Amino acid sequence: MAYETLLYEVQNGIATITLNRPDVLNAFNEQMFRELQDVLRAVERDEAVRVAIVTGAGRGFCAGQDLAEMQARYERPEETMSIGEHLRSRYNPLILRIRNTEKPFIAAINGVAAGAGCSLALACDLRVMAETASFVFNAFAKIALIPDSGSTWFLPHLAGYARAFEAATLIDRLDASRALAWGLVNAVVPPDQVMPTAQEWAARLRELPARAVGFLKRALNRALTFTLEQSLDYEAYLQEMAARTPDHRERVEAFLRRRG
Ligand code: LHQ
Repeated sequence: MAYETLLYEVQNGIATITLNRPDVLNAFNEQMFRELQDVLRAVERDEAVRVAIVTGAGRGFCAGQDLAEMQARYERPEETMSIGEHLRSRYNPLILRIRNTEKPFIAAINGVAAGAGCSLALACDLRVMAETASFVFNAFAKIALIPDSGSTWFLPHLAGYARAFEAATLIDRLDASRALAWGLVNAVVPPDQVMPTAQEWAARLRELPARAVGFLKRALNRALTFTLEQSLDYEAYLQEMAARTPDHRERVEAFLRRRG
């Protein structure tokens, strides 16, 4: 299927989603929401897909909400959808689908990420960032809003409260080296190494047993709000299922054969 605002390709188990509105640094518009929902559903359902990479075309990763489209909406007298509803119906399902799909998502942050573009990157399981890229979390504050699409949750979980507050207010461009030091990304590489690094990680993730990786993602996500007791219990529940997969038995046997 051809998309207007995205490029989507699946190769050897790796889906690559490229946000493709480079003239506006890949800002989200209505069309992009529809298309993203569609490809995220495909990633979730297509058994041939083991890992997904999200990146941006051109010099940006994603500049968040398309402000021109938002302004046009504000000026339409017949428009009834509130911003709260807009978030609930457009952004929140995207973020939740990335988190709830039991397949790894890698953000290949090729350039600037602003506003909800930062949230999209933080929703992924791994992030590789270009040395030249940056996060602009205070884009929200600059238009008199608060971080949304999960950023008020992701930021303090990843970087701690004080850094979250600083990022959302005082920092105009949170550069890649600070993003790495703060734990917001897993690696910083030269711009031409962003996609190769993401692809290399994806190829390694693809080789791991899919069910186990999916259960890991579930367990880590739940752990963020669980007590230790709850996590221990949930681990036991998921491990029971993981241990019943043929992959588990085969891999244990293979390990012992190699040693025997
Ligand atoms: C853009 C955008 C953009 C349209 C660059 N829209 N055109 C959810 C729900 C409801 C309400 C609101 O919010 C949300 C979530 C959000 O995401 S709110 C935050 C929205 N995003 C922003 O406020 C970011 C606005 N953009 C910027 O601050 C800068 O463009 C950044 C810092 C991202 C990059 O700066 P530069 O590298 O200097 O690039 P630029 O500003 O020259 O932008 C390049 C072009 O992209 C330019 O168009 P032009 O025709 O002049 O070349 C911009 O107008 C356009 N663009 N972001 N969000």
